[in-house]
Amino acid sequence: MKLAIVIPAHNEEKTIGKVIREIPRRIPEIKEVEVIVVDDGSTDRTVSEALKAGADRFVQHKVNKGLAVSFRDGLDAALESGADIIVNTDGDFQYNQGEIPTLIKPIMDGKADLVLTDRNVWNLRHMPVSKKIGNKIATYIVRFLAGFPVKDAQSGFRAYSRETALQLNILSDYTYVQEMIIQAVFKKMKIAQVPCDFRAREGESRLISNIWSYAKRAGLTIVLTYVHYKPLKIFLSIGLFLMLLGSVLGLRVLIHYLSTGLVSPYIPTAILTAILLIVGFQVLMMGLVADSINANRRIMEKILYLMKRNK
Ligand SMILES: Nc1nc2c(ncn2[C@@H]2O[C@H](COP(=O)(O)OP(=O)(O)O)[C@@H](O)[C@H]2O)c(=O)[nH]1
Ligand SMILES: [Mg+2]
Repeated sequence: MKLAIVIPAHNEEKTIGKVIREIPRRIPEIKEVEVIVVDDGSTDRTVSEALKAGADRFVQHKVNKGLAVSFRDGLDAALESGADIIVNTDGDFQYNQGEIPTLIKPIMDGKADLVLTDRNVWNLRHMPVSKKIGNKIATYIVRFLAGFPVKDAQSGFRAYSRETALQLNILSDYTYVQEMIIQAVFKKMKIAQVPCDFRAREGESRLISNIWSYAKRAGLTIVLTYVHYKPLKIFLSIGLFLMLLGSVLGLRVLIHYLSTGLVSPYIPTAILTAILLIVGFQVLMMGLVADSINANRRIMEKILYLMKRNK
C-alpha cells in the first residue's frame, strides 16, 4: 500500500517544514509514504523549506492558480505516482498530521471511500464567531443539498481511496471542499467522518481574505454543483410551480369567461396567466435539455475514469 500526502501551499514558508516533519513516515501496513507539495506560485521560500523538510515530489505553478486547481493537480500527481490512498492536508500547520493513521483507517479497513474530518468549529477558541457561523451555514447548505449528515463541510483534511480519486471531477477553480462532498454523495460513495484537531493559524488565511467574497464564490460553487447533478429536479420544480400558478390565475378568468362571454375586467390576469404558462413551460423544457447534457456528462465521466484508470 502506498500513501500519498498532498499539500497545496501558497506562501507557507513559515509552516510547510513543520507540517512535513510532522507527517508519520512509518504507518502499519503502509509500505511507502510520499509527500507531494503543490506550490501554487509561491513567491517566498515555500519550496526550499519543503525540500529541506523532506518533501518527495513537487507540482509547481508559475503563477497562482487557486486552491481547487492545485487540488486537482495534486490528485493527478498522486495517482500518477501509484498511490493507493491519498490524504489532503494544509500547509499552514492547522491540522495535526499525527492523526493521519486514524484518518486512513476506515479506507484501509474497506469501510469507506472518502474520509472527512470534523473540526468541531463551535468549540474552537481561536476561531472568530463570524467564521464559526459562516462555517455552520455552509455546512448546513451542503447537508441539505447533498442529503448527507456532513458535520464540517469546510475541513480540508481528508483521505480517499485511489478509486474515489479516479471518480471525482472537481470543476470549480476556487474551492473544492463542498463540491467534493456533494459529488461523492451523488456518486454513491461511502463516506466516513472522524473528529480532528484544528490549531490556530499563524498568520493570515491565504484562501479567505474577505468572508463575503468567500461566501459568494463558495455559494455559487455549491449551487452549480447541485444544478449540474440534479438539473431535472430543479428546473422541473420551478417550471411546474410557474405553470401551476398560471393555471390557478387562469381558472378565475376562465370561469368568468364561461359565465359572461367576456375576459374583461380580467385582462391583466389573463396576460399574467399566459406569461406564467409560457415561461413555466420553457423552464420545464430547459430541464429536459439540461438533463440530456447531464446524461452526456455521465458518459464522459465514465470515459475519463476508464482512461485515468488504465493509464
Ligand atoms: N495551491 C494553493 N493553495 C492555497 C491557495 N490559497 C490557500 N491555499 C492553501 O490551502 C490551505 C488552506 O488555506 P488557508 O489559508 O489555511 O485557509 P483557511 O484555513 O480556510 O483560512 C493552505 O495550505 C494554503 O496554503 C491558493 O491560491 N493556491
Ligand atoms: Mg488554514
